[in-house]
Amino acid sequence: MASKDPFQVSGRWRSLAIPLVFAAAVMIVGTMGVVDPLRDQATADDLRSAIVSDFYRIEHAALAYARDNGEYPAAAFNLSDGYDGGLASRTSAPARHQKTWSGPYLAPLPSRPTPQAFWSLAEPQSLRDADGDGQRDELWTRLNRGNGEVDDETAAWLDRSLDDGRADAGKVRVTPTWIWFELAEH
Ligand SMILES: [Ca+2]
Ligand SMILES: [Ca+2]
Repeated sequence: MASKDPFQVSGRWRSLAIPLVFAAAVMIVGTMGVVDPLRDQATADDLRSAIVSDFYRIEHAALAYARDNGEYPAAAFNLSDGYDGGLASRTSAPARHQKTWSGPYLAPLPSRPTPQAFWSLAEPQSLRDADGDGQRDELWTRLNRGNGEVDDETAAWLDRSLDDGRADAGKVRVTPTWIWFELAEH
């Protein structure tokens, strides 16, 4: 005689239920252990390609500015918040560049790669001095790392991809606060 207990799982259903529970468990574990890291990796890749893209845009703009005006653009502490050093608007360029300025060279300005990170155009430097003249004749852009939002792995990847992988040498330099990228020396 068949059981009347409505909660009793018959043998046939048990044989289906166990694989189903197992499959559900696999999906949950998969979601927790596999899918999230993949999404994190996609986000990390997006950040890296956005930074590389911004770097090339800034480099292209700064070199075009220097070619037209014979000098580097003015330093701009925070390109991402609209201080453009003359790269975007003529009125920001020095008076001596007003006639030769033929920008905008950088439009739009680079947005913040992360909520707190931002791009900056530094004062002329003598960090690398490849030409050995001891002058502050290098133009560098630098990315403020936004209190670690641009993490050490990303910074190391940028140095490996664009330079020599050494934080304190070459054309990309990594400090806890900034990632420096050399644009020109002359
Ligand atoms: Ca030099
Ligand atoms: Ca380096």
